[in-house]
Amino acid sequence: MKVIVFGGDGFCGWPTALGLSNVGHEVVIVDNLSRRKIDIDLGVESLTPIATIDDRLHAWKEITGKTIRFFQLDIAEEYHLLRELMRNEAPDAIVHFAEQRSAPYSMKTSETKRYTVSNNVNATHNILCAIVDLKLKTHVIHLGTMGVYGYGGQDSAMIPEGYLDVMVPTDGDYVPRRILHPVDPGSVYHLTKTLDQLVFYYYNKNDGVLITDLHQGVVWGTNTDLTALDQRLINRFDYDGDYGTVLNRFLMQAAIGYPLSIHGTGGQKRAFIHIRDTVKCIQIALESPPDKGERVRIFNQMTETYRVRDLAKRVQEMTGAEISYLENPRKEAAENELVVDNKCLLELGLSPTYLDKGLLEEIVDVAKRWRERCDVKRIPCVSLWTSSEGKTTK
Ligand code: NAD
Ligand code: USQ
Repeated sequence: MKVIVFGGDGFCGWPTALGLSNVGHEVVIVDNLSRRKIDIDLGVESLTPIATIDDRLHAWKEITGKTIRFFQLDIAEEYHLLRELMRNEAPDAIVHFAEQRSAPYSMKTSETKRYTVSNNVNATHNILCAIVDLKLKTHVIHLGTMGVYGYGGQDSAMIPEGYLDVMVPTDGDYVPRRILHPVDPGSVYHLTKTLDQLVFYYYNKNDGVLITDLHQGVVWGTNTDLTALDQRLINRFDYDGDYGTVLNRFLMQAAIGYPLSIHGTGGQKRAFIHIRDTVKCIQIALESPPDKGERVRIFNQMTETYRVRDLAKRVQEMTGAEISYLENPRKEAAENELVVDNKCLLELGLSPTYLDKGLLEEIVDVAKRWRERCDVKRIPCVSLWTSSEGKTTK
């Protein structure tokens, strides 16, 4: 199939582009390189030394003989160029990663809030608008987030894959309805993903666009077998207080002897998935598209749930790292339960990389190997959810 990977220079997009190219799909990457620019603005670099996009693509060609084409384009701002590209390429499918994806970055200032909303919502809407305008049959695969649901609350009710069956009181009786699961965003970034959901709902209902929305958990790990083939293909590893996600931060902190930074009590339970499984899930979604006329297909793309403090203890057992309990800079429940239905991708063939298998490899091959590149000043999370967060709660 011909596939455009929007955001294909990013943490999830790059290994996905290689994975799809490797199995024979024709891959085109579109990215405005805004993520690299944000690193420069924040004065931080990926722990791993990532090559330029040109060097990455040359290396891929040299090693495998396969070509991935690249277009530098802002899909939120440059609609007419996006439309032209979609018209020329007429892809069978697109994979949409091209959004600002950090919750802390989205909460930093009014400027980063506004950028996140306009970038993410316009990027998503522009893709759908172009598909309808050009009468394309393109399957849209989007990376959403588990955070659209909130995180399960205090009971163990299972979070379904996108839709909830409810009974609506009517004339003294009840009628069944299947509705989108109510949303409960916990940051401006997560808010944009809930808005994306409505955009998808509308374009699917009105124009019959085929859409798979993958509600993904926190991604951990760095490399896949393909990004490990050559140093020029290495994937990014974010560890800073804005873009570093919790488990990768703990692994890097353990590698440099920095106390593991638990926010609050660490009772927050979250869903996780290894980067290798991200790539596999997208291939599965691509190769088994929804049927014509099917409503937006939503899969929960996660494989395990853990409490933050249990992750820290796990890393501590393996490395002897110290743990520190910090005041939480975020506004989030101190403790929550999280039970997630994820059978759709498992039934379609996903065979997960669980924490037990991948953790040690990640500490040795990545965090310890590149620890000299860490700038300790960039580790603290300094983005506050409200002006009172980080000063009062524990
Ligand atoms: P990333 O920031 O590393 O990659 C996103 C890429 O999109 C970057 O290369 C960036 O330059 C590009 N981009 C952003 N806006 C663009 C625009 N307007 N035009 C063109 N390119 C643009 O993020 P990631 O970690 O790879 O995440 C990819 C997607 O997966 C995001 O939508 C994110 O919300 C979702 N997701 C990520 C995680 C995670 O843990 N990393 C978990 C769940 C969901
Ligand atoms: N946390 C710590 N210590 C840290 C960093 C984070 O305790 O040093 C805690 C946070 O307070 C939060 C949890 O760990 O309770 C997860 O934080 P995170 O930064 O790992 O993940 P999050 O902000 O939720 O965002 C990440 C990705 C985002 C994706 C989301 C999936 O950046 O793109 O959508 O994971 S999910 O969390 O399932 O919504």
